Amino acid sequence: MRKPDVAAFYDARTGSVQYVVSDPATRQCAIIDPVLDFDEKSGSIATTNADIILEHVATRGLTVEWILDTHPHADHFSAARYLRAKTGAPTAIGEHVVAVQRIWKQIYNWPDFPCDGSQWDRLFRDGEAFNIGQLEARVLHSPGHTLASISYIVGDAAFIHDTLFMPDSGSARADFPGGSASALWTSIEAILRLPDETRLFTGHDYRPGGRQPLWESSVAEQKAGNPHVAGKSRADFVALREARDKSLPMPKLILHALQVNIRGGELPVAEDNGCRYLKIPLDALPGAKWD
Ligand SMILES: N[C@@H](CCC(=O)N[C@@H](CS)C(=O)NCC(=O)O)C(=O)O
Ligand SMILES: [Fe+2]
Repeated sequence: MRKPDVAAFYDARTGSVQYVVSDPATRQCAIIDPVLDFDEKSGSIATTNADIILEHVATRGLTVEWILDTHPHADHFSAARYLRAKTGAPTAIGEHVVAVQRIWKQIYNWPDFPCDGSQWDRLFRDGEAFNIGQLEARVLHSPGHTLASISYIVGDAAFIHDTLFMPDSGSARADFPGGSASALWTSIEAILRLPDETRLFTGHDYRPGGRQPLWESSVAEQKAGNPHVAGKSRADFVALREARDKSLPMPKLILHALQVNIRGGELPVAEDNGCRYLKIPLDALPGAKWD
């Protein structure tokens, strides 16, 4: 099996991990889950993370073939549109993003919003294959954290985003609109059926105990050492996931981020004064825990 090169870029502000996965033979690559920086206190946008990725691509002589998101993120803006403008590479996400669009269209009260996924260049089906250079990439629908979540399997590497975190960090939450702990368990079971030595690259690391950020594990390590899966049944997992989710406040940027991310990372159109505005619904997430 061909081994892709994987470079990870950790965004300490959001605990997100962005990836460049490349084919050593052709130097073609895909960017996965790039972050567009946003400071909610000042309302300012920056492209620091995305520019670091572009710098990496340029210094390694890589060509960007794909800009991929694993799901519509709730904690940061996607830099997919910015990177598409910079590289000309197509953007893609899972086809079920249309169901996430339908949920959030109601929440933002956007009657004219097209829930058809036309905001991306390509929508991937479960099991669909595509190429990164001469490497074959395969899509695994991995719902639970969101309805639309997908994992990308590239050679011996799997980009599993917000399913399992590092073994000491358990799993992603499943309580966003459209989330399901039971669906997440099914998705985790499918990931754990990959070969034991599969390199698993997670979407977030929240550095428990203040340790250094980590993002790579293996199927064997997850099976042996992740307390959310080792020795657990579906019922155990659903019970522990739902109990933990009740204790978690919403991500601080969820209402900011979804309106950008269901548009494929496109920022709102500027008004006649040249300023872009976000729309924040009040009391749209009933029962959310407060900090
Ligand atoms: N404190 C973070 C939390 C972000 C968050 O909820 N992250 C999701 C992934 S998008 C998650 O699964 N978190 C699990 C956890 O915090 O235990 C924020 O406000 O952005
Ligand atoms: Fe997420």
